[in-house]
Amino acid sequence: MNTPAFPRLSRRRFVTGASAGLALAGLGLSLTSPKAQAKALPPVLSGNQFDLSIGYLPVNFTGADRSATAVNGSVPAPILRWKEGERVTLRVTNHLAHDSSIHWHGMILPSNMDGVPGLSFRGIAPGETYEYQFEVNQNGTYWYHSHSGWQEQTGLYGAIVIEPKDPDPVAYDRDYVVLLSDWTDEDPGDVYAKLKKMSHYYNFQERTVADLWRDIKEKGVARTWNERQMWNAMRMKQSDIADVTGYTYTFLMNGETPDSGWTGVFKRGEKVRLRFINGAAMTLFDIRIPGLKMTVVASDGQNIEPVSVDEFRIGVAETYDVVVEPSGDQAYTVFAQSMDRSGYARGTLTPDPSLTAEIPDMDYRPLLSHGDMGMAAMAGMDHGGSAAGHGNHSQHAASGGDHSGHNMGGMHHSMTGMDHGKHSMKGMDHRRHGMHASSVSDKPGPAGFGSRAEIHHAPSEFGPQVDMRAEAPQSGLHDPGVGLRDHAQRYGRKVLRYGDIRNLYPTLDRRDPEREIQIHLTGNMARYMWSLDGIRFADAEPIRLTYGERVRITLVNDTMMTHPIHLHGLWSELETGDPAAIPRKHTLLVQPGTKISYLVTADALGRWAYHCHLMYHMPGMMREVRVEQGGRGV
Ligand SMILES: [Cu+2]
Repeated sequence: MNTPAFPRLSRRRFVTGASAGLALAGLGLSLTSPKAQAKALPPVLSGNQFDLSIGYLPVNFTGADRSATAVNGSVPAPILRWKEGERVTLRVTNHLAHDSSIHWHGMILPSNMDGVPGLSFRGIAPGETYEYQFEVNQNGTYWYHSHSGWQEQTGLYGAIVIEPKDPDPVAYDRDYVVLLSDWTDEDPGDVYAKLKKMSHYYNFQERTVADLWRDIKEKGVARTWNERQMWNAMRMKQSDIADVTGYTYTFLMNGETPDSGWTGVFKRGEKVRLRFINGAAMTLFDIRIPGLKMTVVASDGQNIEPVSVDEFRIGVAETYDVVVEPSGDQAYTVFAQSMDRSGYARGTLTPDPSLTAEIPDMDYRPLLSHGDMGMAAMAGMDHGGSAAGHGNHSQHAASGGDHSGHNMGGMHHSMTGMDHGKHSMKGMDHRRHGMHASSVSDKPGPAGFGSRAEIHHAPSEFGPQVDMRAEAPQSGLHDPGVGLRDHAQRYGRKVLRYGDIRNLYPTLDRRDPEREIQIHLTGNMARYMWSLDGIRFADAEPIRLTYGERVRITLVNDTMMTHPIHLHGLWSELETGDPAAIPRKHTLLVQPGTKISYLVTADALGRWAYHCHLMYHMPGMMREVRVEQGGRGV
């Protein structure tokens, strides 16, 4: 199915005019030659001393000139190659007009090197340089990104590849970073404002005539018409799979749009290791390479027992390494469709740059099942008076749906009789619930098997800030997730599930947890309010861990969104049923209406961020985790 490629011009064009040059000069950033910037891959920097310069970069991904946030003039930021056992020094200079920062995602390091303004350090002010220095005591695929403002949305993300000190258990002849991201021409602040005003803004079918006129004004008749046609043709009925969609996003693979595509070349007979990184702000991707089995060999940088799959979902901030063995003189499409099927990123693996492969159609658009929506168990449901809230959840007759035997059980919509308009959040005293919002139990079950604790909804979960609660959440371990559940039957694809993952090496800390903390992912979708246990970050007390303790965290997802939850500084050891080989992750997807448990050894003192990695959820759905000597409490 290979066709010779027509010569394609990259849609990335770079402004080289005097005005752009002057603007950059004013910020202390010189413009390198456009040719150098237009390279297909970000540059690779290796060694143990790095000078990274954060600045603006003129880009054009869609036909419109925009300004991105770049490192050393590159979006994505340069690939950093480190060696396990070395000490790295990274001098990061901020040439932006605003504070900036870099967080080394998944790295185990001292808390003042973690790069989170307000917790690790003060951030990097305009014109300042911050010197990061730490030992690299791990290996594998990681990434780095800004933890300031919306800079992660505007381009400040890059790959980290760490060569192991010992022989690599994974055999491969060549490796490529495959960094996925989502680009919008809009100002991310405007995206957030629109979501706050109208959570369904980017879901077309929810939109109004007024929106149509605004679109025509902003984009012209032709583009508006085409977009509407596309969305109508795809019959997008359900709206809650993703908050921000292909309506505004262009999905990128190694910084290339779907039009141009990324290209990776291999030689016949080679084993190719692909290091997938999801550096998107808001987009979960489902990845497959038609015609090739993928052997998943690492998750979040950690080696796992190889699993052969046809498809896998990568949550925002997760990384997966896969090995493929392409044969013959054939090209293959690396296809990464967004979870809501509103678009895709793509690349080509080919023995010959003149060959391309067919681009597959996107799969049917997943619809949230009644289970995901909390409508499975009719008992305990009360929709009375909910008209004001949550959009049209009445027509979920999921054609092409995704029900296959999944009854998530009893979410409770708490909108009954509530007049949201009259409840000002300012009037609410969240601190009343203070430190005791999370439920803590002292006799948790043994390590490796997850939680046996009862589901407990804290008093802080009751109020206009929370629009539903899962009453009987099921384990998310063996469910491939919304939109993937029937891919086995429908397409004959083996899809990776968390339950398939076993660590390649024995579990280091074999202790059972001393206690369990149950934390609920909560929100009010209609008002675009996100929180943990019903309490937003600004009003929350830290979660306190005692240095050295082993604790289980159970996350219960009381919302309809799939949230990637990231704990900084400490491993999240996912309990998949085998205490001897517990996989270590830094970011975990929690599916709608489900629960998931992991163990944490509090072996790093300090203040650590703990949050949903969907960028527009993060302001609310976040906590400080404080690891302290001595006394404990939550
Ligand atoms: Cu989230």
